Amino acid sequence: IKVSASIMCGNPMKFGEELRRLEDANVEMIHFDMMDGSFVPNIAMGLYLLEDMKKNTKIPFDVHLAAWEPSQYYERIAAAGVEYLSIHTEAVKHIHRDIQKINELGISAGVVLNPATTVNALQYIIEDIKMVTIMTVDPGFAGQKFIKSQLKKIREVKEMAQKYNKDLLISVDGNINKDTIPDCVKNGANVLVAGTSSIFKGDNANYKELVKEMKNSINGGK
Ligand code: S6P
Ligand code: MG
Repeated sequence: IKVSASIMCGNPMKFGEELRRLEDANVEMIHFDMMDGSFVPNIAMGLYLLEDMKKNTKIPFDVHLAAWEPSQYYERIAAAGVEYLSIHTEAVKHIHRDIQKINELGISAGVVLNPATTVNALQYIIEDIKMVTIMTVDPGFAGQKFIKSQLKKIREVKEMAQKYNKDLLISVDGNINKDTIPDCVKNGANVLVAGTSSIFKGDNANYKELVKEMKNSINGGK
């Protein structure tokens, strides 16, 4: 089970330091939210920032592109060297085409499902992707409340993955913390996006301890 730190939740005046603290805490991925101010009612984390940040750490990147017409950005995101790029099924006309494009650019394609989106969208593309991200809040903001109905969706994605793509990463994004982790993992999640409710607790927080706390909660706490 991997922890992917949602860097949008870090202190933007200290992003360099944030990366050092996350490295020290051994997080396995950086979750990088890019928001266009239209697909979601917020603007965050642009391409320049991605390019710079990527150069400044060895932790693999998982870019979450919450934007209409995401294909405008694939080439620059690929050039930045990111490992995973996830797009919303709701944001593109031909999701199969977009996935092929991303894979051709040498990035592992992923797909994000909003809380009201069913898993049906995955049925004919699941073999072409490396990651599915289940939004456990509506995308746009940190600090929201976990939507419980998504647990069933995690289970459904897991069942589909067992049949068609055994190595699929199943990520959960939104209000992931020691209280919500056990149910997410029980249902099949294997990537935990960590934001304000788990590790980003300010400049003095001990990320190492907070990541440990997340991992300890996986089996209901030990
Ligand atoms: C939300 C975004 C997420 C948040 C994360 C914040 O639009 O996709 O990745 O950054 O959910 O975590 P938390 O614990 O504040 O909900
Ligand atoms: Mg996200």
